[in-house]
Amino acid sequence: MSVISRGFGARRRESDDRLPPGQYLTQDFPVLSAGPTPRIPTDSWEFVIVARDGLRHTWSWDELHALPVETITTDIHCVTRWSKLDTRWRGVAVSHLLEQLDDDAAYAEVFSYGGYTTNVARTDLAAGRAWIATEFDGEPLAPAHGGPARLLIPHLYFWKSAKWVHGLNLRIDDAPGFWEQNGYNMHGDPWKEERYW
Ligand SMILES: Nc1nc2c(c(=O)[nH]1)N[C@H]1C(S)=C(S)[C@@H](COP(=O)(O)O)O[C@H]1N2
Ligand SMILES: [Mo]
Repeated sequence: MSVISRGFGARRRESDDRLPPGQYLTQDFPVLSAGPTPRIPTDSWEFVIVARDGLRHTWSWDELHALPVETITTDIHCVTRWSKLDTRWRGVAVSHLLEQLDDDAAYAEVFSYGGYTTNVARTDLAAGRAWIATEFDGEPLAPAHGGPARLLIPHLYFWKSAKWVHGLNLRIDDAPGFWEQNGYNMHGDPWKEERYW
């Protein structure tokens, strides 16, 4: 008995360590969308980065997949307090796209098909921190979860991980996106509980 309860205790502590303050664990994958689910066929999908000089840099679906595709296993944290551990994704690091242009803008406005926006600092888009995800759990990303492609920025609250992502507007200054204009935090670090402002 004592061996079994120690085992359970150890397992509980391990997931507790991975749970930011104020969060609880969930096994399912809730859908949170502020509007209807847009449908974007991959043959007309594009990712756009608008640099500060106004030039538009675009990648088609095939051009995106010509870049290195990574497997990401990570925990995700929603500001509505659910967290999900060890989610599995495939995607292309945003850094691979950014490094193809010469613009050291400190911020980006992320914009989605359907009109959603969110703001992120360039440092939060660095290698190993942010991806354009196109698969979840070994399957093409479902439309409800942002398919064909969504942003994945797991070290920030999940509202920063824009579903149906379309592109980035590079900016000198930080301007609030959709939820940020409605009181959500400009940065959104779950370990600091940067929920609102
Ligand atoms: N385009 C778009 N992206 C979005 C949202 C949204 O409403 N529209 N909701 C955000 C919020 S608040 C969360 S918690 C996650 C939810 O992702 P999920 O529906 O795949 O769980 O998507 C984020 N990205
Ligand atoms: Mo959320």
